Amino acid sequence: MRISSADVIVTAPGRNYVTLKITTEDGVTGLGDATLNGREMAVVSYLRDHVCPLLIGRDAGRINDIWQYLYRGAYWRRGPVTMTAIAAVDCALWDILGKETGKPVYQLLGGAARDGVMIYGHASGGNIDELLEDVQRYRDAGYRAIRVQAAVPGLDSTYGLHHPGSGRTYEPADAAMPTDNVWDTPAYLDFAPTMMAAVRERFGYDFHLLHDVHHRLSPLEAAQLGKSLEPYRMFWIEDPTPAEDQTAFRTIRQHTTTPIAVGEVFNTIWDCQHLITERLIDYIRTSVSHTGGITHLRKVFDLASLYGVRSGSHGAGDLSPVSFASALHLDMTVPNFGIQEYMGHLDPASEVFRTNYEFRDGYMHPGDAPGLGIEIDEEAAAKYPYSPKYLPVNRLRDGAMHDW
Ligand code: EZ4
Ligand code: CO
Repeated sequence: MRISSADVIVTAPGRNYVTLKITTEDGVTGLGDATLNGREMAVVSYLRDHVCPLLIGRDAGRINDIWQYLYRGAYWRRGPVTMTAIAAVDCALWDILGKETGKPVYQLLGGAARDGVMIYGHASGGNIDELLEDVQRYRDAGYRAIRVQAAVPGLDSTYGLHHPGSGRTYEPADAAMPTDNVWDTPAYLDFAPTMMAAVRERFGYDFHLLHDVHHRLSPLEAAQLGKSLEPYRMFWIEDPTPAEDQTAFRTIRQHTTTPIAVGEVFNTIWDCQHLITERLIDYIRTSVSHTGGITHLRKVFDLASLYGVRSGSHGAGDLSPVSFASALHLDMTVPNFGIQEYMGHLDPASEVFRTNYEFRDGYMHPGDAPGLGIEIDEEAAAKYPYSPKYLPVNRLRDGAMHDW
């Protein structure tokens, strides 16, 4: 089955998404998500100008060879743009293999290791009362795991909150130029344990409680946070420090038993090699669409399994339904699966992307349609044109740039 075309579809049903569609000579199509939030057109160019032309005429079944060809063959390695583009190709080829053989991708990966994929939802609030109402909503919907975020008192904005009262999914890429946020670490460190105490006091301990720190602390501050949250038995704290410094996690580890999850900005196994082999983290959160696809993420999870580190893949709304479906197929098969993030997608996305995954009783199932079980409606996609949208940037009170 030779590849006859590779096309990039850019659409913005609720937010910008980039999708790669590979077609074979027999007319079988496969989809891969190529969305890189706030840098979408860089991946579009990388694919259209430098990857798609290389795919034409290749055997679509040689997934491993094509992966190596695009990774080693580029000479320039790693990086979010490159690895998102490779991921899109990889997922699209798995989709094609599934459709050709009539099997869902999770079967091709060796079959299910579990009945369903535990997901966590995102509860948030402008204050603790609003947060508690939102947690109730997720409890009522049957979620077994909930991430909680609330506005830090005294700050005009806090990451991770969906628009109050609108019922909309959280969407941080909110403006044509990056919004300026202001951050105050002491205010946050004071507030975080109060928030967790309120949640556990109201709802008890029979569900998993998660929290995202979003790269904002120093190692010692993160250690303090972890310690202060120990009584609330967190499932994890996520991205406590900017994670390009892998050795920073040793400090956090030495001081707290609160589990640590990292990886949404990583794009290869090399970014987490020491975190995993030195057992500095508990969950690796790399995503299928930013880490070279199913083929590469499977290697990351296999390495992690040797060191007792579990998976916890990123699943924000800026990863398209194609990415989420790909993640679910892999999640079904990895022995060391931990949890899968699920933020959901804004309403118009369901007009463009037809999905097969199903939520039941706290678990998501990818469905048994051949391939990834996902289709794109290109006519609907054309109704939602791209416009530039950026994530916010973050400054300290003195105006200095900080990590967002
Ligand atoms: O800010 O996906 O855990 N989820 C997150 C996300 C990220 C966005 C960045 O594009 O931290 O909301
Ligand atoms: Co995060």
